[in-house]
Amino acid sequence: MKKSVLKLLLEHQHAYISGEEISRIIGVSRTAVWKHINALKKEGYVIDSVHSQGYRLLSKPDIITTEELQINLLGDFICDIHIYEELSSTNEVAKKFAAEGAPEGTIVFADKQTKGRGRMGRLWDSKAGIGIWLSLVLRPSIMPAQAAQLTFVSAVVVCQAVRDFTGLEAGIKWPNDVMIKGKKICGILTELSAEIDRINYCVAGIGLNVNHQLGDFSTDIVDKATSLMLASGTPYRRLELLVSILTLYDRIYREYREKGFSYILEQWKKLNCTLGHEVKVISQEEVYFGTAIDIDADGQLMVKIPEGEVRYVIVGDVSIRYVQ
Ligand code: BTX
Repeated sequence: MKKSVLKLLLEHQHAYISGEEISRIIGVSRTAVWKHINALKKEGYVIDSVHSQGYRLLSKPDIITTEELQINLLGDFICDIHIYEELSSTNEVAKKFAAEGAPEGTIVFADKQTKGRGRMGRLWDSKAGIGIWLSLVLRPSIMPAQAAQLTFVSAVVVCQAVRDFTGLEAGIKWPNDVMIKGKKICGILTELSAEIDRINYCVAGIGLNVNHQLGDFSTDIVDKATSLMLASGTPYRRLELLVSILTLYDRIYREYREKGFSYILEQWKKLNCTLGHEVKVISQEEVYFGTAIDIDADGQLMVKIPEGEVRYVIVGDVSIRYVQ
């Protein structure tokens, strides 16, 4: 019911709508309308009420609510929405839902994460109210060995959505970091549960820094991290950005299923900021330098070392650094 009241207010943002009209359209009493208006005000919606004219929405808070997401999302890809003020990790909770049978297109969003997870046991800094901390349940018909392809899917989606939404020149650093001017704006963590020959489910975790100021980053990452607001000088509403990301996820994931991984690699190459750069490859066994020349059909990074040999870097426990 609150969603219906909000929907009407959103549709009538330029004029007042009377309590009587709202109660008639959605079929509840005027007292119920008044209660829902008050609940929305408590969530941070600024609603003007004028005697004899009714209600008018003046501004919306930068919060993500199920109601507004449902109003703004088209299509049926996102089928189940779980939004929390605080979680340890959205990936943890999404994996729990997936293990209990949650369908593809289930999303978990948290305003704040207390133990946001990065790759290889690292932490992802996820302060309250300034980022998109999101996990999406996927159930692709691919072999477990191909699961890394989903990391490329997520990177392409976020990079393209950031470009479209902000006009900023975001690029992908192989395989999964979205960067702006050499600084990390987004990290992606794909986790899966699988048998030998089939995937039970995957969780695509996306952490995107939106409205951070410099002081929001801890000292160990302040030099290598940035946010959309720091990069452009403008704050962004997270709801609209989240809607753009989810809408694009629907389209690009569909293309991936229809056309295969080669389609994603094509998009990835258009958006990457890695190929052509001198890189330092760091694995558990060795560290070496070379030039990132291409990625192969499996998404492995091809690095040409000074002696001329081309080495293939597999997505996994490997980091690359740009060499200035
Ligand atoms: P990663 O291992 O590639 O990156 C983690 C590293 O990035 C950290 O060790 C730190 O140096 C740096 N870092 C930490 N926080 C930030 C930040 N906010 N901005 C820029 N750099 C940072 C990348 O792992 C995968 C991150 C996925 C995060 C999402 S959030 C939603 C979902 N839930 C969850 O627990 N994880 C994912």
